[in-house]
Amino acid sequence: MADFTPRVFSGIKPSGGLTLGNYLGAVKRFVDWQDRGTHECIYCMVDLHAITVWQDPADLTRATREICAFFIASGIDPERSVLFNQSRVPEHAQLGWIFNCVARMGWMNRMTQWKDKAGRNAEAESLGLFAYPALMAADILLYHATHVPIGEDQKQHVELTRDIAAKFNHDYGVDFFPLAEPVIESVAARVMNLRDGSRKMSKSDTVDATRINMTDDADTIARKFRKAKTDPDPLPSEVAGLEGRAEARNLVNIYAALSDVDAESVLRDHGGEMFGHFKVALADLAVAKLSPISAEMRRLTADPAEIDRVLARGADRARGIATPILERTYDIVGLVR
Ligand code: AQP
Repeated sequence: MADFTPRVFSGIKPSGGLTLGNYLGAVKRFVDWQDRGTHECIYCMVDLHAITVWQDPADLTRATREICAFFIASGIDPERSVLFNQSRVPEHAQLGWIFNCVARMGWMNRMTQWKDKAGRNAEAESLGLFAYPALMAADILLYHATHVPIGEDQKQHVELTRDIAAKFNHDYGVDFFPLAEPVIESVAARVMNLRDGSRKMSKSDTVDATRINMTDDADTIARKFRKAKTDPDPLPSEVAGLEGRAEARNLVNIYAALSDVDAESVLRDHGGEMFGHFKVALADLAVAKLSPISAEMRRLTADPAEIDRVLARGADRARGIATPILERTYDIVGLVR
């Protein structure tokens, strides 16, 4: 395998308000990668993915700017990391088409997110939703990214990205695309729905009480945690005691991720407490960590022109990496340019 520059790529879909899951499972980790300084970091608002399901145009624009503000407010520095929206770099769609011709229908049919989202109504879904993982492979491979920090739900898509890279390299007899590594770290790799511990917290869930939004105020955060589903038993003192208690495990994991410790350490401090008590501590912690971020998001979104300038600069830098990789791909495939 050729030597590739250590490079991180990841993205967030502007498909609604942002959740605590997006923060703990994704952006908080993105900041860690940036601050570690070992990899070049590229972070993207994947707006072409968002439109695989219907988006009101004004909401899409607003959500894209809001995510940019969220990245910056959480600690992403647009000078140190490359920050941009996908549609501004047309090479994503161009490489996405080539990968549509590499990926196999059978591979796509096996994607659990496709099965979950399309459900029994697959006939009525967009072709884009089905092909989504091939475009995601293009997002990653357009930068020859070596590492992809993601939440647990995206692992299968990064594995498919590796399959696409391997098939492309094999079919054309080259060693051109890296096999990118999915990186799933932290106790919050899967933040669950506050009302049903078997489903993930999701920004497009129709019931707002199931999630903490990054824009929720202190009272709303406290109310949602207070009403979060739990069981009548006290917190155990050891992680083994969370077995079969999905909702309890979720709240402990959220507490651990927000305070940068592991679940064992949370249970050492809070084991034996009733949930009424623990939920108050959790709400206080969440408000202390999230309020500065949401205040900064409000300040940044008040100046959309400045956000658009940040995105335009980021897109120029992204194209500086993407264009030669796409040109080389065209040459390998035999497309005359
Ligand atoms: N609940 C979660 N726990 C941990 N990580 C999560 N991520 C999303 N939800 C959780 C991670 O956030 C990154 C960006 O995700 P996305 O917005 O591009 O898409 P998604 O995973 O489909 O998120 P949603 O909230 O469920 O969006 P909708 O409802 O529109 O489909 C990814 O790294 C993801 O793993």
